Amino acid sequence: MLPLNQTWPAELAARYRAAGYWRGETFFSFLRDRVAEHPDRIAIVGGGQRWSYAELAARAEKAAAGFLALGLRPGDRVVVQLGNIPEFFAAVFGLFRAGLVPVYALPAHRLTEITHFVQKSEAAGYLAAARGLDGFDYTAIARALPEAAPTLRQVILVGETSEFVPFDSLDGDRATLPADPDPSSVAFLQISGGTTGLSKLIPRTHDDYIYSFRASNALCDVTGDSVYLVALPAAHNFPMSSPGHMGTLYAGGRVVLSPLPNPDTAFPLIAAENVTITGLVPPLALLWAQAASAGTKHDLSSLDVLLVGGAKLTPEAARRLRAALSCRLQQVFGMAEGLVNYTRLDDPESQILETQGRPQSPGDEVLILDDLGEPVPEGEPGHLLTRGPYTIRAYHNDDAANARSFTPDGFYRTGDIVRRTPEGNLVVQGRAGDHINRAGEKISAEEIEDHLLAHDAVFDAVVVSVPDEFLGERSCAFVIPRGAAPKGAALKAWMRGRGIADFKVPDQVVIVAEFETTAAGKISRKELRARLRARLLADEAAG
Ligand code: OOB
Repeated sequence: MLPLNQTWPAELAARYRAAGYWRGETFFSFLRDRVAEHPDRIAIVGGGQRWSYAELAARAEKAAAGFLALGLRPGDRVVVQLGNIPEFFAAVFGLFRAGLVPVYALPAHRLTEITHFVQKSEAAGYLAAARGLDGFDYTAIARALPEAAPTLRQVILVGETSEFVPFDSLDGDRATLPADPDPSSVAFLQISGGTTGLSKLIPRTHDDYIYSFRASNALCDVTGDSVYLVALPAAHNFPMSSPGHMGTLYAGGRVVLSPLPNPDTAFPLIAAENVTITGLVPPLALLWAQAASAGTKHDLSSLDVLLVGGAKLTPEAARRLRAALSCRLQQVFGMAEGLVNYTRLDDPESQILETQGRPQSPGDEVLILDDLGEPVPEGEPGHLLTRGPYTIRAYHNDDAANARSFTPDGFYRTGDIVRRTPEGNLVVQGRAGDHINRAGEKISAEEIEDHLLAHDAVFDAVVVSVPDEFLGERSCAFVIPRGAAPKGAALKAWMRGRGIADFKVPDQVVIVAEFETTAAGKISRKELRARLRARLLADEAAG
């Protein structure tokens, strides 16, 4: 099993410790501290349950002892695929307590993606819900997985199961629980948005990640009185740490779980639990704003801070939000690899509406470079690169991606094109890579093209992003058929059958006879995508 590493050069690590960024806490040590301070305060509300801090920790310890009793060993990886249910927290704090390493999959992922995560992380366990909040039957994944993933030794399911280990049955001798891990060790693996090919795995340490949400708490006014609504999937980095459920638990606040992100589900929870803060992607925020303006019987007045990020919020959309909601607005531009930028709550209105904010930590180093790697003149757009106390230095087990994504002196190439305003805020202008940001879900064009090419009737395929009024961007696949042209709907159904997340199935399929090529013949994939996108937009504009 490949060891998990995430190391900063000694001199930088020393600087981050001296500055007080890294304090030597671990995930379970902070939970233990909160239990000591206020055992009876409510930590988690969801699925008809209310768990105090003491109860959360007790449930996590029970699960932790159970994981070890099953033969899982500290350092083993466990792919966790749970929705916004309380067991998510019992499971992940249980894994932390046992020294096991969660690999965070999203509920939308299907067999193909889960297989990739298990293989890439050499996971020993898969932990999912027998039935998802959307009704999906995850036992189908659980059954198919072991064949493709020889490292897998245990499958644990939340809910009814006779074939696999029921999560609730986990228990064991608390004396077997190990000492807290080294705070500089890898605590978990996040999934990258994936700009090229399959998702990469992002190793985050206790020190770096805890710092990230502690810094966020300070900028988002999160305290022990905060009530955070998890509307986006709990396993995503944004609702986890910006400042998210982890920031809220760290502060001793309350986390409320919304099983679905729509207003009908979320609004009653806001009213009933006096939710003070939440985070949404732009399309959802606009949907909430629309529902609120249309008039709702639910009292939303407790909502104090709304964070919007994951994809670009246009100034005009920000103004619409501002008009419809009476809470404070904060833009967040972050990435699972690290760097998080926020507009500050007391920034002038124009900066909150028109920029994506500035780095949250004085330790964040940001470069804006031209195509040749030289700094652009101040205010001009360029490639954003970053390095700092909570930005990774390498992906797990991926030399090719690491060579592409990091400079020799350890800067991460974000792939985003930004410019900096005179006040120091970043404005996201676009990106260099070929992914589709579909309502905050990142889709690799290359990954989807590879799927399409596996279809018998597809000779060639190019996937591009197209601006979309509601989603921000949607995906469009241009397909050259081999023989009789496949129907778009049939192709989409076939894609779904390949066991991939629904959000990756192309929104639109356009059958073409050929791709435009230059007189010189071959052009790059990137150039081809750009031309096809331009052609589609021109056709649409022409009606
Ligand atoms: C968040 O994380 P990821 O890893 O799913 O995606 C990161 C990418 C960024 O590189 C950028 O391309 C895009 O998502 N992005 C934004 C944005 N926030 C993220 N693009 C424009 N405006 C924004 N406000 O998406 C994420 C992680 C933590 C906090 C917030 C978002």
